[in-house]
Amino acid sequence: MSNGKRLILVLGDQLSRDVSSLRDARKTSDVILMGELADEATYVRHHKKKIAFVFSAMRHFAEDLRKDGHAVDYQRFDDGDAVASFTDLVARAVKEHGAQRIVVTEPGERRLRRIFANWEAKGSVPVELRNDDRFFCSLDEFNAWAEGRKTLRMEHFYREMRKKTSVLMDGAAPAGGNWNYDKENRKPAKDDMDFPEPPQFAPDEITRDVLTLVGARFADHFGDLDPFWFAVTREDALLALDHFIAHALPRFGNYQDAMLRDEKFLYHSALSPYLNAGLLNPREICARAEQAYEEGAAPINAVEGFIRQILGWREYVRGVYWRGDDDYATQNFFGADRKLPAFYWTGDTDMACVAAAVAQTKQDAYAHHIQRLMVTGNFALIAGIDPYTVHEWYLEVYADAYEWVEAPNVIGMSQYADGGALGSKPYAASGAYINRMSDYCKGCAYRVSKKTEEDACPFNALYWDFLIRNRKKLGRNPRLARVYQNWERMDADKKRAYRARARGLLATLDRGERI
Ligand code: FAD
Ligand code: DLZ
Ligand code: SF4
Repeated sequence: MSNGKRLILVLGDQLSRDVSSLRDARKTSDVILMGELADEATYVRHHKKKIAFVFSAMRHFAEDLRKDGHAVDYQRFDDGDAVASFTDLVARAVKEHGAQRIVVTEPGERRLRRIFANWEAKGSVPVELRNDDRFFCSLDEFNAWAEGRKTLRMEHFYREMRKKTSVLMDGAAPAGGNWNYDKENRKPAKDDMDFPEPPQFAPDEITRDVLTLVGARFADHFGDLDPFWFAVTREDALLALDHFIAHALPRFGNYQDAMLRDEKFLYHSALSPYLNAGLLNPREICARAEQAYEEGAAPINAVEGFIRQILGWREYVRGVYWRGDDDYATQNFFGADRKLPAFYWTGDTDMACVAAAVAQTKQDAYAHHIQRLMVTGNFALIAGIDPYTVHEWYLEVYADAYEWVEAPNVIGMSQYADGGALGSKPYAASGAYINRMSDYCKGCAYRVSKKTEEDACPFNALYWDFLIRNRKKLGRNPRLARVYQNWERMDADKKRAYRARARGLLATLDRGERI
């Protein structure tokens, strides 16, 4: 290790004291560099609340490091001499501090990896890129698991992870006797149940400054800035975790797939922005959930369901993202090319389910998994929207969105644009699914029970049209065999009516009109 001065660059989603770049930070001779950067805030036009969250959490983290005695070079967005990019930020700081080495934990995006890879060639000082080990599974371990497998499936990976980490294990057997309790986790919810909202944190002075800045400089970005209630420090994020474990986790399992118009969070944790930015660590979250099970405070189907999301899905999608090549996000298995409808931004649609998902996304930069997958994602899939534009939308609008986790979920899981590398069948569904799992249809201008009439739920005809349009690509999928048999059994008039109704809806979208 060099004894000279080192510049330790900490990115906006690396706000963890134990991130690998900071692990051996020396208070006497290292400088920690952080920057609010125009390029990062605008490479996609992030939701205002997301920018405010990242900037405020960064400022609090820098303040903490300073209080602890570290030298921190922090660029605020509105500094007079602010630079726009990581490259310029680092070049300036190397010069200013006479640094002899740059240390940084690998970024969570291929875009930044490409940029960072140039630094050593261009500059005069060596760059030490460290693994991000805030995950249960290293990328090498993931690749070793994936190597030689024809298809990658989350469930297989997840079981390996349970064994490897001993999380929720009873010796060699899964706690409770089963690996997976998904079948118990599909109950619809009722609006007279008790729902614990995630805790709301009043903005302090640092956050208020950031809110003023974001309101002035990002006024034309999507989303509401107020009310701002996110935790922006590790202390507050830990309070949000306590609250989830005590009040929501016990019912997380049963109602994991439910949706209600007036309940944005149901029993979901809303912890993903904190986890992805580094304020919380996945190990501590899983340990707390497991402890609740051991103490009898939460049932196995809830705890297993929750842990599977973090130890299973979150780790799995990261492995898939980094295994893919540079153009992961440009995959387009179905060749879908329709423009993203304006109602993804305005919420101006008669479809009550889509309007609700977009409205809460605008308010809180949050929607829970089933809304993302089965409402906005499902609609984009069956309407044939260009998956790259869908990917950009998700990356912009959610406070937890960083490409390593967003792109596999959107391109792979939701749009099936990878042709089935991540999931075994497309998440396409008609209105019946949404009706079963939510109360949206009761208050909708469309009738979910109608199939092809003017006021029939658009999901119904678009669902069949998607399957038939793409039959060459999906027809041999064994998981869809029954569905295609159902289509074959339908009488010809009904089939024609479905296709005509779908054509009408798609033409309306193509004219840029609302549905
Ligand atoms: P909970 O339901 O409380 O789940 C607990 C935690 O599990 C989450 O905080 C999250 O860290 C993790 N998790 C759950 N599902 C997944 C998953 N499929 N992949 C990775 N982690 C998961 N998650 C993101 O963190 N960032 C994204 O940009 C993102 N984009 C998505 C886009 C689409 C189309 C879909 C279908 C899912 C996406 N997800 C994304 C996954 C999931 O929807 C969110 O993690 C979840 O809704 C966050 O809310 P929560 O914290 O209340 O989750
Ligand atoms: C998302 C984001 C935003 C909005 N702003 C910044 C920033 O100003 N400075 C910064 O260091 N990081 C920011 N980020 C996160 C990065 O764009 C990027 O997504 C992650 O660092 C990838 O690991
Ligand atoms: Fe959504 Fe269709 Fe139900 Fe309306 S009827 S809320 S469009 S699923």
